[in-house]
Parts: sequence; C-alpha cells; structure tokens
Amino acid sequence: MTSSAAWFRRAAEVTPGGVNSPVRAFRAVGGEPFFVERARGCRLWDVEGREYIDYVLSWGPLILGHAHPAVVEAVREAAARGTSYGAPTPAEVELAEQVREFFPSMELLRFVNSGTEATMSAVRVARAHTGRDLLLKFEGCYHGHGDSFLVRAGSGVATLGLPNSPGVPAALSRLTLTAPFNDVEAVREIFCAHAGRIAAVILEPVVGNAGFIEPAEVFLPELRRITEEGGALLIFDEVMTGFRVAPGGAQERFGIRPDLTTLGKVIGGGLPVGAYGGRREIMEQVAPVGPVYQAGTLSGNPLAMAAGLAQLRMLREDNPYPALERRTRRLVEGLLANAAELGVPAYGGSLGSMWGVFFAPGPVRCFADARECDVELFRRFFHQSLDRGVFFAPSAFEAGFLSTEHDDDVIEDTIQRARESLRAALG
Ligand code: KE4
Repeated sequence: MTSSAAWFRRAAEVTPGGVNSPVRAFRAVGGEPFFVERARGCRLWDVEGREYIDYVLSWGPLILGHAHPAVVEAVREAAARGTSYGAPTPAEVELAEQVREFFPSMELLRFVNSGTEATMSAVRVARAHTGRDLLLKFEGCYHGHGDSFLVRAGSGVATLGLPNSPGVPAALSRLTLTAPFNDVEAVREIFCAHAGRIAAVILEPVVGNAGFIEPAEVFLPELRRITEEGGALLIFDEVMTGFRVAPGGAQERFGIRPDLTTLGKVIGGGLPVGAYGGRREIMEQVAPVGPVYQAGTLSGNPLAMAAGLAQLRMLREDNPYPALERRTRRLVEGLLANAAELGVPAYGGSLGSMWGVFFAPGPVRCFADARECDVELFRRFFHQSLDRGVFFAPSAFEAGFLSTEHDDDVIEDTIQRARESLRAALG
C-alpha cells in the first residue's frame, strides 16, 4: 500500500504543489492532504484505508452523495455508447431543458466544462450586449480563475481594480471594480462614479468562497434595481448556490430574476460541466447565432450530460430539499452549541444544504468581517476533526455542504465528534 505522503511526494514531482487545484494541498490549514481511494454515500476512504464523513462533497457537486448507483449506471451506459462526439446529442437538449425547469430565467443556455468557463463567457456576453467594459464584483466572491476576476480592490471603493495574481495584466484588472458584499451604498457610489460604463455586476448571491455569508435582506433587491436603472446586467454566479440554497438556487429563494446566471457543480453530477444562460435577447448574441465567440471541444460531453440528467432527475422526483434543509440546520445548530458550551465565539448559518461556521463573534456580513475569525483555531479544529474521521473544507473561508446520504445519525455523530475536536483544538 502506498501512503498518502508517498503519493504526495510523487505528485509534487509532476504537478505544481502535487495537486490539480490549489485548495486541495491543505496550505490553508497546514499538513499534507490525504489521497482518496474511493467514496460512497457520505463517506470517503483514503489510500491508507481511513474513513471520513465528507462535508466537502467535491466542493458541492455531490448532492446525492458519492457513487450514487443511478449516476454511476447512467455514466456507464453512456460510456458504452461512446465518450465524446463533437456533434450534438439528445442528452444535451434534455439536460438544458431540465436546467431551465429549475432556472426559468435561463431562457437560452450553453453548456461549458467548468464554472470558470461559465463566468468568463457570461461576462463576455454582458460586455457585448451592453457595449460597455467595466465589471463590478464583490470582495471575497470567487468566480473561477478567469483574468477579470483575479482582482483586488483599488484604494478607494470607486477606484479601478488591481491584479491579485501575477500574469493578470493591470490594463485588464482596471476594468474590474470591487465593493464589499452587502454594501449597497458602495454600489451606488460606483454606479455614480462610472455611470454608463458598467457592463455587469457579478456576485455569488449567497457567498460560499469567503466562508458562508448570507445577503442582507435589502442587498439583492437593491442590486437588481441599481443595475436596471444603470443599464448594467445582473449576473448571479450560482455555480455553488444552484440546486443548493433552493432547487432553483438563490434566484428562487430570494425571488430575484437576474439577467444572466452561471451554473456548475451539481448539474454535472460530479463530472465536468458548467453552464451560462439568461434572457433570450442576450444569449442570442452567442455564436453561431450572434457574434460573441465561445466554444469548447467537450462542451455538452455525453458522460457529463448523463450524470447531470441522472442527478437532476432524482432531485426533481424525490425532492430531498426539506430533509436536506432540516439536517443542515441541525448540523450548524450542533456546531454552534459545541462552541457555546466550550466558550468559543462562533457565528454561522445555512440555507438549503449549504452552510458555514466561523470562529468569530459575528455577525459576518462581508469578507472583512470574515477575516476577523480565528484561523489558527480553525486549523487545529480541522486536523482534530480529520483525526476523528470528519472531513470539513480545508479552509476557514469555504462553505460546507450536505448530501442526501448524511442522515440524522450521521449528523448527530458528526456533532459529537466535532465537540471532541474543538475541545482538543483548545488544548
Ligand atoms: P470551477 O472552474 O472550479 O468549476 O468553478 C469556479 C467557480 C465559480 N463560481 C463559484 C461561485 C465557485 O464556487 C467556483 C468554484 N468553487 C471552488 C470552491 N471554493 C472550487 C474548488 C477549487 O477551486 O478547487
């Protein structure tokens, strides 16, 4: 048996940091990642046979848990007929129709291979449709690694952005403005300072990439009003919130109709899928109908379509949402009760099957608030939890998830183990 440590050393010889996505390297929590052998339901097993209750769930896609028989069978059956054609298939049409059932605002939509491709494409379409260049995003919101999103706030709220990654041209970063999440006044100020120049506002309507941060009651309605008045498009990046905070995502839960929506994760059932879509007159700008170019060799891949169809069919037929919401709320309640019992300031919440807890007194309304949390305590809690067979996201600034396989017993068991982990983390 090759240990995770040996795999990690071998991986680092051939891949930057030994991982294919940075967060997997555990740099935010220290230590080295375990390597996965297999998974089923709510559990993962590493190459050394250790078992973990999994709350990362591939960062969101696996709402039905790992290796769901219906999803596996759908992929197996599709693979036996061929793995990719570069030609249209019925499955792409069926999945697009399914997605539109859940997200009626996506009158026309296009499949791509990742959330990053979805958000990059949505911004390109928005710039084409409005004939404007500026983009407004929010601090702490992550929209994939497209150049326009790897931007940090300029000195003042209305100041143009600066790159927050080498390799991103300053000239491009200056086209992205940033504001604090939940700060309507800052958005108004930006729209005044840059009237007529903002193509779109893009946001995670419920933040999952700065830890879990809910929108203030007025925030989303005000964004909708300001963008309409300002002639800018409102893009809901629901790659994470889609099918999580409600079947139809944040736009269903909060009753806001964005102009464009991006999706990923759940719609692929664990295979690589992203999607972007919205109002027909906007999406008809996309090639080959319109002049906005976007393409992809494996877009609409038959295996990914099969997995997505199987997963969405079960979400529609079984409607697991009430149970998912109840259990997720119970998990957060238990984790907060643990902290209270041990005298640790903690603040958290959940919507649907997406949740988060900060070791901070709270409230946490934006990324600046989130950064006040006790990251050192989280690091120790994370490893104590791993030692007790519970895999939480390896960063204090990520959301957690639940699957239909996390039943009441698993939740109560997790709460117990987490109490011991926190006690041990306090030393
Ligand atoms: P991908 O390109 O990773 O499929 O999607 C990018 C993306 C876009 N929008 C939102 C709201 C997202 O959460 C993501 C990706 N989420 C991260 C989790 N924090 C993926 C994990 C990773 O980077 O490995």
